[in-house]
Amino acid sequence: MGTSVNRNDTLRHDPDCIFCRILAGEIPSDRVHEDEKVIAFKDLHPQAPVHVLVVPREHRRDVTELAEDPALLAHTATVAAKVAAEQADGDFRLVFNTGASAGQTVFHVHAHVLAGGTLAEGEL
Ligand code: D5M
Repeated sequence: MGTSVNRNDTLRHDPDCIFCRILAGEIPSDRVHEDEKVIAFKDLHPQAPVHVLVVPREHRRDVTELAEDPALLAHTATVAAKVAAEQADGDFRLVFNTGASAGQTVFHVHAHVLAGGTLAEGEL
């Protein structure tokens, strides 16, 4: 299923994508941040005391597509740091699973922010 422009005709949107549906408000999420470029919400299956996903509003498949917009990639990292400072002590691990072999299951780019407590080496 291809991507298309969404209702406001500015952002790429895939109606079959679960994160596009969360962004559209069709599926509930526990949001901790939102702005015009990204939203951040708690992961359904937390793997750390703080586990938040930072999700660009534009439907991009993975971090390599996100890197085509360096400002958006930088903004994603900045929001991750803000979330870690607000929800934990400011230290965090930032993970982009990229490709099925690497554990990516949702093919709408998202940064896992893992924080709180001491994170084990190699976790997630
Ligand atoms: O990460 C995909 C992540 O998305 C995984 O940690 C579960 C999370 N997930 C899936 N559906 C939801 C909803 N509805 N709310 C919150 N979190 C969700 P990946 O890197 O692709 O494996």
